[in-house]
Amino acid sequence: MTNINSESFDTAGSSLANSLDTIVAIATAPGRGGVGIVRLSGNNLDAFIAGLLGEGQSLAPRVATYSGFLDASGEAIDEGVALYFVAPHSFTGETVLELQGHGGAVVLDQLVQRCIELGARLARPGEFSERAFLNDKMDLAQAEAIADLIDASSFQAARSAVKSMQGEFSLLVNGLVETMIQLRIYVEAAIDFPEEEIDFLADERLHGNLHALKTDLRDILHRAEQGSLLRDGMTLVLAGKPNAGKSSLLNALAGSDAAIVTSIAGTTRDVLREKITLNGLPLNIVDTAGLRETNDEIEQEGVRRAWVEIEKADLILFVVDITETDEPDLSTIWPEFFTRYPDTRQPVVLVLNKIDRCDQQPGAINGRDNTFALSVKEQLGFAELTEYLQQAAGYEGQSEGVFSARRRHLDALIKALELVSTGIRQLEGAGAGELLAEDLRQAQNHLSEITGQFSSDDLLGRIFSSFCIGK
Ligand SMILES: Nc1nc2c(ncn2[C@@H]2O[C@H](COP(=O)(O)OP(=O)(O)OP(=O)(O)O)[C@@H](O)[C@H]2O)c(=O)[nH]1
Ligand SMILES: [Mg+2]
Repeated sequence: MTNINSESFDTAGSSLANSLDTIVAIATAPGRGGVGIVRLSGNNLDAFIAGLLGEGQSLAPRVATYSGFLDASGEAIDEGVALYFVAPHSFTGETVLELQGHGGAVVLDQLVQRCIELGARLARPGEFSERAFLNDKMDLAQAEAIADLIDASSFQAARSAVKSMQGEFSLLVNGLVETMIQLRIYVEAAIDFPEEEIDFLADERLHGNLHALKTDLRDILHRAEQGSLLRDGMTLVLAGKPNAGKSSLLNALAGSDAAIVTSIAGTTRDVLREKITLNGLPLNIVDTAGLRETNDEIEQEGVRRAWVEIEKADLILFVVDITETDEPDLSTIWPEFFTRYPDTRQPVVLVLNKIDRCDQQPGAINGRDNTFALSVKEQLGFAELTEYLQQAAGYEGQSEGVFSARRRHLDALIKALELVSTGIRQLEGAGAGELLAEDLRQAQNHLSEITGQFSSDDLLGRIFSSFCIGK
């Protein structure tokens, strides 16, 4: 039997192993600010303290020390507060020096240049977080949550990122991994004692525990999906014939005059994008040129680009002027879409606009799938549309129990769930303990990718390089 508990999943850190380099970066946002922070991390920062704060300056750990920040000739570049964290009690787990000076681009650049002069090198994006991960200050899901918190576009997204950053998601994943280890130990022990295997594998507790594991996986996947939606949202493309009111709808949803609206058909030629949030759900709304045959070269290009956006959409709103059609069916109103994509296509909602010009009631139309009546001009039917969009995204609109998650986390959870389901079928159908054990092993590896216990340098490189510099 393999020794499950001592299996090594740790492939992280081989080529990314802690180097002796001292890294430096501006940690605050570019531009003007009351305070600007330069951060250094390395194994020994004595030379930097002497060079920047003056010979003989000694810093007590985690105590704010007011000092001048000096250039090579001893002249002050700035003055401010120095904070010193001695390894391993710092964000990166290394020794860290933070210089909190004034938030001006020139003065912060000078400080960074001075640090480079003293032997530091510029940090790569995410390198501080990467070092924190490699020094076991946090796991991968927590490190990703920091980036997600910084990028959060709504209150709910920020809340869920904090939960992941504090380890709520990792704790659940580690719990699942622990359950899998226990189940594998049991199943592999049964396989090692063939004369008792049948009894062991038929034990009701084993079946109960496997089904409980599957239920837990499903529950965590569901919560992670909500978190992933809060982070990534969805892309909504407004398409339709010229003059249907697409740009008017974009402006109404965005609450701004982003797009030009006129009564001339063919007003919009470029693709326009607006980001909004609906009860915390981020939406990328894309307005496109009206679809029609035309000899105008600019408009032709606009129509071509519209189709490119339609293809990439998560959801399409096909906007129609209600006074110009009696057709109830999208496939008769928009046949091009159905001929272009006969097999796979994204969901489309038919939006009948301009009901202020007829006697149609606003909202979903009874008996017709995915059809909305509204008036952008009179703001009728918007509450219903908003609710529908959230539903279509699968968004439940609450941050309770939701933690931030990324696509790669969802993929890992989905794969683990599939493997556990297959494993259960192997056991219950064929009494195949070996196959179940193998499925559990693979499922465990997928889950361990989430927290980075089992990960490649390549994955780590991709994750951390998308962080901002100085984090
Ligand atoms: N009565 C009425 N007019 C509307 C409504 N929504 C838009 N319009 C008018 O319809 C005309 C076209 O609106 P746009 O938003 O420019 O239409 P579009 O679909 O973006 O048109 P293109 O950019 O040409 O493809 C404008 O004169 C709008 O004021 C509505 O709900 N009711
Ligand atoms: Mg337009």
